[in-house]
Amino acid sequence: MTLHEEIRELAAERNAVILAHNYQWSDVQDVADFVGDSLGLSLEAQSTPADTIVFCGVHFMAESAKVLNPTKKVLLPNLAAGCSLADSITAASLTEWKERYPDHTVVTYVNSTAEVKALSDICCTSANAVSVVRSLPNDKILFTPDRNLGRWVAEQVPEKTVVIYDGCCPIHDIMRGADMRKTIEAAGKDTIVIAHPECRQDVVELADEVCSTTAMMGVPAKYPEAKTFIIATENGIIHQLRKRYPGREFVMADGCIGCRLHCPYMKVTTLEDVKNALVNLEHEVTVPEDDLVGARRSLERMLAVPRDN
Ligand code: CIZ
Repeated sequence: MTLHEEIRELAAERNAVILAHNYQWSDVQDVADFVGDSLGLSLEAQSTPADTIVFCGVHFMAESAKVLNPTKKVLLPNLAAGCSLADSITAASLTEWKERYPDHTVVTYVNSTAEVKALSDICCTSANAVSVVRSLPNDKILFTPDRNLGRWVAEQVPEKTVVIYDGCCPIHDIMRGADMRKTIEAAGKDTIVIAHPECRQDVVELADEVCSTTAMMGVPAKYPEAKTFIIATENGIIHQLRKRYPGREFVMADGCIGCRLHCPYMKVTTLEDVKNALVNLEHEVTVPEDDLVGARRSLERMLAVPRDN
């Protein structure tokens, strides 16, 4: 029996659902019941009839699944799956920013701990950030923690004043417009550039489409004439794009597949870890009650707003 088959058998025995983020290794994506972005996976987590959720993503995502499903057992197969962006904001630093901007509504990207979510008014993901900010009655917004997503949202919603916290995802922030221009030149004509809104402005300005990973999956269908798509986000997404569009060509933005656009946290989880998680029912994610209640309020407010694209 292959490792993939063993995992599927164990998942059935345990009545477990396996959720995998678009940035996971290809073999982990392939063993999952659902692959998607954090918003899509949160919705799956919320409606699953399974007893156990094996979350192949990073810690804050598994925490969100627990927050939305407190009665389920949520397992993170590898405890080293952290997130630099989530680490860039703490409860103490958010409290300090809130004191500086007391009349602002706090919008926090889901790439944050449950403790930080609990101190926020509402959450957002890259798939609904613009709609979330637009939906708020207050014109003064404190956007945390991703400065690039915050800047992009502020551009889309110019009627609001958006104060932006200074965090970033190093994988997205490392890309530069100058490198992107070279990749575009090398790709030649009929090339479409798709960038994630966590990218810097000089990269986003060169993109034909700026969107979440789930929305990226629909872009090639929108451009039937395009030969090549340059993708500016973590390289795990290429697997789903190639599966859905086998005849099209996908190139990583910096021309360096498996290298610079490779998140070490997203890629720490292996198939072996997934198997061990199911065999030993490890590692269970827990969230303190106060954080759970507060984070659920912020996440549920977000879930009531439709996604942007
Ligand atoms: O929201 C997510 O899942 C992230 C981190 C990226 C994306 O757009 O899928």
